[in-house]
Amino acid sequence: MNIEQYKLNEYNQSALKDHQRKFDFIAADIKSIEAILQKLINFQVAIPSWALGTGGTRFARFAGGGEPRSLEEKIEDIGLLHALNKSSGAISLHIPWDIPENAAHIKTLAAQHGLKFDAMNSNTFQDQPGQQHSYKFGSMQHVNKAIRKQAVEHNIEVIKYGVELGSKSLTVWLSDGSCFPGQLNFRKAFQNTLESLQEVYAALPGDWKIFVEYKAFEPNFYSTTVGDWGQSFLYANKLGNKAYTLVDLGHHLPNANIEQIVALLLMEGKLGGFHFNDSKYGDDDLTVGSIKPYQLFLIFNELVEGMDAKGMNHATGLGWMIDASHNVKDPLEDLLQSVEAIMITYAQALLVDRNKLNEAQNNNDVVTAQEILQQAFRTDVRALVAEARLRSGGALNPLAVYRSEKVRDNLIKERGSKTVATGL
Ligand SMILES: [Mn+2]
Repeated sequence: MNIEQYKLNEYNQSALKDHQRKFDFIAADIKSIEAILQKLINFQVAIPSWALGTGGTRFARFAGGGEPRSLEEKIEDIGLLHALNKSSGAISLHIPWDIPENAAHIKTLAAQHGLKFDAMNSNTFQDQPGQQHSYKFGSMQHVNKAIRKQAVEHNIEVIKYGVELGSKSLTVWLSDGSCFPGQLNFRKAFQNTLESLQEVYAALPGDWKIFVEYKAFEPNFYSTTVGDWGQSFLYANKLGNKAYTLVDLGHHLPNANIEQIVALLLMEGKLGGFHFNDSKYGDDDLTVGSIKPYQLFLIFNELVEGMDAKGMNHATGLGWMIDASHNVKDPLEDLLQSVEAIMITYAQALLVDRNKLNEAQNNNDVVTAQEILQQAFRTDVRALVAEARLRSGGALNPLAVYRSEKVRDNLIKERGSKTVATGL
């Protein structure tokens, strides 16, 4: 389904007066308002093709109806999000869940919705029907060379699909590891994985990047072969200058200082991509900003500071993506909330007075340093984000339009109530 532009305009018109009052109030306090608005307009977050269906747990999955039945319908769903918020202009595909059978057609369809193809994602954490070897005991780390080879060839195939679509990066997340002490020789597992990644790296086109994603635990519960940022950083350094670490917010041990990890990876020029979500306990994959918004702000504060120190373009310097999924919300409403949380937090990080913070740090003025950060975090920037959306042709309030247009009901009418999105 499409939301007609005139409907958006009508809605925006009805909400304009209220918005203008709120925007004027905050704009009066910000010196570089136009520069900040432009950064917000430019910033785009990729939506993963697997987040459009209702998520599940290992216990159950409660489908919500109207879920996209094909890659085409997934692209339409992301197109709808992008039409509403103008900040979801990219899609990240998972292979083999979303194989583009006709790449030219898929590329054209995405372009019609103003979408680009962000990082491609490979999958060696599941066995697929007809697959020769099982990944039960790992893929790139496996003791059997034939199984490692199968994993390498799959990744090379994913790169080929990505080239056809105009993607420029491959994200490798390995579930490899062990569930019990003694199961694995850590050194050999690392070396096998490195060797496998080197073969994939050799197949990367010249203008591509490879992102090595780490995760502390799950599905393996004793060791993970790319378990933390140190291990990912080791692989990325050994692979070469096209290899980077990818940080997924949910992939750390409890209470990890993620903002410090981000700062150091940026310093080393090895932060490549980012997966947004939120969590209370582990890899909960909850809506961005729903549990620990201050932590998200502190991370964005380091991202902005570190990218500025390197002269990086905030919008294009790193791969930005949502990686979330859960079982009790309409996935599209959830994605609107997640993107909104990202934009709000990015805007707050842009408001941090860097010169004053630097001065406070140099004077060991701990109190002022905290005041500066919290001043930005406690500023209600929602009207700034809405103004950026308005200027881009999006909705002042995407969620309100989504609900008033009864998008989910329409999708259920179009697609049926028993549809199941591929890959879940
Ligand atoms: Mn992830």
